[in-house]
Amino acid sequence: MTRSSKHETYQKNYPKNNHPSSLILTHGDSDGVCSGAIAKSAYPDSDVYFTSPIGVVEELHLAEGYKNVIICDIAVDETKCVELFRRLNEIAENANLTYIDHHPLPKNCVKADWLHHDLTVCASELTYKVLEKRLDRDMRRVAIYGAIGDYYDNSPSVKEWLRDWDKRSLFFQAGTLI
Ligand SMILES: [Mn+2]
Repeated sequence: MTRSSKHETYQKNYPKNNHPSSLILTHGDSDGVCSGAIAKSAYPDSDVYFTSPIGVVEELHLAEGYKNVIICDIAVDETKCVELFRRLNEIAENANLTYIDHHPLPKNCVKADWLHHDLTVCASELTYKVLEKRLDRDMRRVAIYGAIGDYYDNSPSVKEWLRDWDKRSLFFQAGTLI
């Protein structure tokens, strides 16, 4: 299996027994960044890489050697989904794989044990809910920022969570992030 030279250099910086246990692959938009931050809070010992629906298949070689692999807010691309699911099933044989997404799924790729999918909420809200047991309740704030960035701030949970803070200041701060 080939590795990018960038990753090779990165790995060499870790003494062997200090290799992070988790890998997070997430999208580079505000919902993806917030999802990644939530996943990082749940798995502090993790490497984080930004990727895309097209790039993710290629980037999956990075998963080798990690105990936990978490992928957030990456739409399953119709032209890549069969290959993507084949690779993800291979990864799931050796690692705890968690794929969290909210984009429409192609017909051929709709079900897997490791897939957490909900069309009605943003990836940040879904990431918070899937990983909730490992998270501080205050990470809801980051989920709200992701929801605002992706225009999913009208979901029942986000509306409820918003009551814990001053709504205007959250929207202002989300605006400075986006
Ligand atoms: Mn999103």
